[in-house]
Amino acid sequence: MNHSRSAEIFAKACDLMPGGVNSPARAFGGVGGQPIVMDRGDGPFLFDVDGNRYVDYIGSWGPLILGHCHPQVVDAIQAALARGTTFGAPTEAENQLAELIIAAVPSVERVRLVSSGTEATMSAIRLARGFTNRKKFIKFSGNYHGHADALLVAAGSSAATLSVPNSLGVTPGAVEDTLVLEYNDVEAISAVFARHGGEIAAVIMEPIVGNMGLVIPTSPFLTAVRKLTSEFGAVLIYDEVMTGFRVAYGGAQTLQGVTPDLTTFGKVVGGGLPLGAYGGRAEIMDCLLPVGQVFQAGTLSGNPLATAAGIATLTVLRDSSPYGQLEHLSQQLADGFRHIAADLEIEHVVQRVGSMLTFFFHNGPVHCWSDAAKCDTGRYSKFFWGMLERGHYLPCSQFEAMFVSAKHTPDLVQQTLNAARQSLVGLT
Ligand code: KE4
Repeated sequence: MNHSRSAEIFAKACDLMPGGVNSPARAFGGVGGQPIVMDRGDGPFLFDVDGNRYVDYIGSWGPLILGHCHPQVVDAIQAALARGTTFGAPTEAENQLAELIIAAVPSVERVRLVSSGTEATMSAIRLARGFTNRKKFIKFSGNYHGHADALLVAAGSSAATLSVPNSLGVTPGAVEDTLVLEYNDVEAISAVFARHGGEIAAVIMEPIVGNMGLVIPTSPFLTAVRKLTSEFGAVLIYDEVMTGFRVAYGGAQTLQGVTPDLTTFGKVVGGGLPLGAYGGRAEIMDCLLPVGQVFQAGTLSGNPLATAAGIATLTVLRDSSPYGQLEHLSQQLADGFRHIAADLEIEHVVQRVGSMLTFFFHNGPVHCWSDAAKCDTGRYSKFFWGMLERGHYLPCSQFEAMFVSAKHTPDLVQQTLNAARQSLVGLT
């Protein structure tokens, strides 16, 4: 593939922006080489500035469950645009999006719209601390909840990819109340609650992890987390920024039968525009100003264009329910990967929930970060580039999830599997 124009543009980007990117997740730090500069998306495809076409398995890191440029989403944004971009005042569209979220997720009685997943999780932690009047909270290694200081400890996603799980600039004071445990470790969380239960404001978790690659919680772990938080009066925060409206219309919590106290949203809920949300029990949410005493604000919170994209996306998901189709396509992809890797005797495990999946170069299941950290990231890099050069765009890190959209087709998945066989042959 020719990448000359991409290289030219990226070289200039590096003179203008740190590392030439506006998010390190895009920096290809985990796979080497230079990021590809993209020009446009259409359905399941991305097209780069050199005219190369890729089957897109990133979907902007999760938002584009309907694919690029879905007509109903584009029309909704254009209609909203004609009426203005932002008012800094209440709009009816915010009611409509809030109603859709509350109707979809039974644990959400009240919701607050913000502009990113980071804002949602940062605010949920502050709210839980305000509601309980406690300081400490638990997170899990390899879970990523955005880049708020207190959460940037043993983080996943690009923090893990670039081996900076504890970022410079985050002071010891900012993280002194952050307790980090191993995901799926029932004993560890039970012991911490036994010792500190009365001091713990919250547990925040990815209910299905996408940010160390796709890691699935065990039922005993889910049961223990819910039981312990209820017993000790800690707020259970389900970070569904990635899983919300992705693994099911009601998110991971509806698949798992767990009722969290707060849930954070992002990505799909904004339909590809900057929008996040957090919501949950009314008695907790009503601690937020102007009703309560917990402060959180945002100039563009509930922005008319972003809410229009979110309303259109959730409406299409609610009315067309593509989840069965996404299940079949994603199962075809996962089973195909497994068959090819087994055929070629390549150590691997493919883990999947719905249309989120990861091909791990790891012998045996990945249950937690200490498992994920043992993956052969060098082999992943070679696989990544073999796939990219054949026109299939996978996450540029072993510690991210692949996403399938409702615009992918069985034929495209088969093309991806053909490319995977060619790419994996070189790794035997
Ligand atoms: P944003 O601030 O990036 O909108 O959301 C932060 C966030 C919170 N919680 C979860 C579970 C998330 O996955 C994320 C963001 N995910 C990464 C990709 N794994 C975003 C990509 C990026 O950082 O560029």
